[in-house]
This record gives sequence, structure tokens and C-alpha cells, in this order.
Amino acid sequence: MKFNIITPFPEIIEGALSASILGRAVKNGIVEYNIINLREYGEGPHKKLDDHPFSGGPGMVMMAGPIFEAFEKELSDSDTDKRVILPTPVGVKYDQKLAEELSKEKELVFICGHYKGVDERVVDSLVTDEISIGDYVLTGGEIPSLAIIDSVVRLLEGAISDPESAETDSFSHPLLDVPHYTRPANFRGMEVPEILLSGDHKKIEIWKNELRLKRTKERRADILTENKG
Ligand code: 6GU
Repeated sequence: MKFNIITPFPEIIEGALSASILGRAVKNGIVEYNIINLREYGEGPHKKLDDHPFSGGPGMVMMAGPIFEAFEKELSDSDTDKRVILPTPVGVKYDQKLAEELSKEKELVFICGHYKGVDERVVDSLVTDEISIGDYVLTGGEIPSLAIIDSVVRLLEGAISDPESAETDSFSHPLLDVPHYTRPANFRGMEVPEILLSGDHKKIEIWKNELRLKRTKERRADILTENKG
């Protein structure tokens, strides 16, 4: 799967996509990352990317010109039906279902906005999906793009060494995950729950299920009611 990321801050993206599972996925031939430096398409000697909004008021808006040019020069037009994602707080809310849907695509494009946002003509002509990663405000689209890419890559065949582990994670499962422990059984006087040392797998399964339900009720009652519907 190929990920194209158009950004004025490629250094934020490069580091995050080169380490751990996201980096290994490149070496294993599962994914390819094409990081496009939007700054190269800026206007004039200062490579300007933004300007004042026609509406007046504070903040700057990213101009359509540099984004259109980067798009046209850097992305092959052979496959015109690829999804183009603009991370934005006014988008539809991202969730695991959308991650699964995106993981079936061959290629995705991310446009990382900054300041007040991007000129709406970019949205009208280039963007297929405006996506928000939650109800809070970030300074730019890089971190949301990385969150989306991370959640998609880990769903790809061969990206995670233990696919069963991915299946039991919170949100693939309808309930929240249980706490995990490893050696030693006693760490600075803090004990692992006794049942986990019992070797009784049936009892452990029951314990896990009860805890999943308890945690979900306490922390995320909203997903319990959602799953009933
Ligand atoms: Cl996708 N972008 C920004 N700037 N802030 C956000 C967001 C996206 N999702 C939640 N907050």
C-alpha cells in the first residue's frame, strides 16, 4: 500500500514513519511512503504557503496554488480514484471501522493543513475525505495523518508479527482490553493478580471477560450502548 503525504513539515512525518512497526513495514515491502515537501511549491523567494482570509479576522489560510501544484506534479494521474484525506477538526470522526475501510485501498493521499485551514477550493476539487481524530484542536495535520497511517498499517497483512494480538485490542473487540502483566510476578511488592498465575485458562478467560465489561461500563459507557444497537 502506498501513502502520499503532502506537508510543509516533512521532518515531523519522516521520523515517525521510519521507526518501529511503521518503519519495518517498508523493509518488509508491505508499504511505501512518499513524503512531499509542500514548501518547495511555495510562492516567491520566501516560498509563501499562506495568506490572509478574505473574511478578515485573525489567522492565515493555506493557499490553493502550492497544494494544487504539489498534487499535480508529484502524484501520478493514472489512478485518479485514490482517496485524498484532509485531516481537519471539521471532518467526520475517525474510528476503527474507517481504519478498516481505508486499509483496503491501494493508495492514499494526505494533505496536512496548518493555521486556520486550507482554501476551500482544495477541499472542493481534490479532497475526498475530511477526517477529524477527536474533539480537541491540534496545530496541524501531521499528527492526525500519522495517527491514521499508523492505525491503517497495523491492519495490513504481515505488518504485525502476532495478528491475534491485534484482534483482541480495544476497539477491534467490542469491549475495552484488560490490563497486562509480565515477569516478575512480584515487582517492588506489587503483585500480579493471583488468578493469572493459576494456570487455569478457563477461569482466566472468565476473569478477563468480567474485567472487560467492568472497565467498559466505567470508562466508555457510550460504546456499550452503541453495540446494543
Ligand atoms: Cl484532523 N486536525 C486538527 N488540526 N485538529 C484536530 C484534528 C485534525 N482532529 C482533531 N483535532
